[in-house]
Amino acid sequence: MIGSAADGTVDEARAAGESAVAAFDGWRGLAAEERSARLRRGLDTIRERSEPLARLLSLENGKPFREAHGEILRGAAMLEWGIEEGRRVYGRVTPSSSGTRGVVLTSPVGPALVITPWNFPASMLMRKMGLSLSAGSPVIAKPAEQTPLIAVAIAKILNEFLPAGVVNVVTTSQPGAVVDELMKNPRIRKVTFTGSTEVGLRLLRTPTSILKRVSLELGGHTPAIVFPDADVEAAIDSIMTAKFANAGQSCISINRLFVHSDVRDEVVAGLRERIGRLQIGHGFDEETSIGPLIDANGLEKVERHVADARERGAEVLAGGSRWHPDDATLRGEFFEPTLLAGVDESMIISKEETFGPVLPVFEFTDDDDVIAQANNTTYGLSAYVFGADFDVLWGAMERLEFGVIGVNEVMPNRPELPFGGFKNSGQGREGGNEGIEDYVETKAVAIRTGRGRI
Ligand code: TXE
Repeated sequence: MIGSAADGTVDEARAAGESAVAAFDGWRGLAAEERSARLRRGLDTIRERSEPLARLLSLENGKPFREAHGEILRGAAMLEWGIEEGRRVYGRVTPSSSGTRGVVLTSPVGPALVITPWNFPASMLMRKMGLSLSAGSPVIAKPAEQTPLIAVAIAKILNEFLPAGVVNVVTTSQPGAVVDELMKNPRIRKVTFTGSTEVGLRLLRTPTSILKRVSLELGGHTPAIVFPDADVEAAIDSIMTAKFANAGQSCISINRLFVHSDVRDEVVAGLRERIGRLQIGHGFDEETSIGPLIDANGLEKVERHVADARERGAEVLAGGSRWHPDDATLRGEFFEPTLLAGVDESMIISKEETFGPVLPVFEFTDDDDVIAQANNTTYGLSAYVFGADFDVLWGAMERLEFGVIGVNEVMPNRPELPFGGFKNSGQGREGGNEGIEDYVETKAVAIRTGRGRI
């Protein structure tokens, strides 16, 4: 046992919603500069306490400490981006017909319900809260039931510097009931959600008396394409990071690896060798590169996908099974890092997100066909391409139907870039100049001046 969190009820959720609503006028009434200064004090404290926060995150989620620390620092950078963007929200005066002026005014959209997942419970929370808070709207955070503690720890730090009611957190084991209650509050105007496509679609269909702005960042089915002129060693390094970080439990983790037949054997041999070097274990052990899956449901999904692939003829080149630690004190649901070949379109793994350390490899010979295959999914969050020919890479960037693309690069999730998906991967963007837009309402004002030119 590493800690405990309150099991929030529907009544408590309603109270948290009212608390955010009550704090709205005061918070939006502060100058953007003042909001930003207060948030920055919270940000500085999060950075100062990044190591204890990372330890808590590693214990709660299971990810290696190094990755947990990286997540805290990335989340802090996202929070910082939001804090800075909040100071750059301004309207404009537009040229209008003679005798009138057009003015665009902005205002904060209103209190936001922030629903976050367990796979990046710190960075997702900081990114979403940063945008909402700095744009002038209080938040009600509803963290995943698997990882409430890190959310409470981050909120407590921010609350040291913010007026009461600006940051509220509801931890609960009944997310459906709690979120339904908050969706009923007409003064909560914004919902931002990262999680499964199933729950995202459900949120869109939840009846509300007043429409809410809904941003969704959902599952993915990320393709990675290795063209024949790629730097194979560098591509292998990148693929290992993009696949096995967070034990593959990331919405931008590679789900389908397409390798050109000219380099297929070299890439597969390199991956096998590198997978053999990965160490499963406790997050605090410096040698550990893979921690446990989040829970028994996560493990069951990975086992089901691998069993189905095997039954339909896939070849297991590495791993393939559940992993049982020798050390009885090491608890958790572990799965071996796995490499599969001979995967075809009939297998669940080629259609659905596995969310685990499993890498299926496909072979291709035609540069155009592979883009069509990569696009052949209902998801559209992220894609990676590795190669050297500029025209081929540029063509891939233009034709891939994904919101986030890495070209010889696997860290496309950056504060300064818009993050979000096409198709069933979601709607809206967080990050970049676009990120703040969903947290800002605009008012168009036409003013008759009675004069031509001033
Ligand atoms: O997600 P859920 P789960 C994908 C991934 C994973 C699958 C299932 O493929 O294997 O989803 O994961 C809250 N109304 N991703 O079951 O349930 C929940 O409390 C409102 C991808 O964990 O969607 C948590 O806060 N909210 C994803 C959040 O939804 C509800 C990250 C996510 O949990 C709710 C996570 C309801 N009825 C999973 N039920 C990514 N994009 O990175 C649950 N929640």
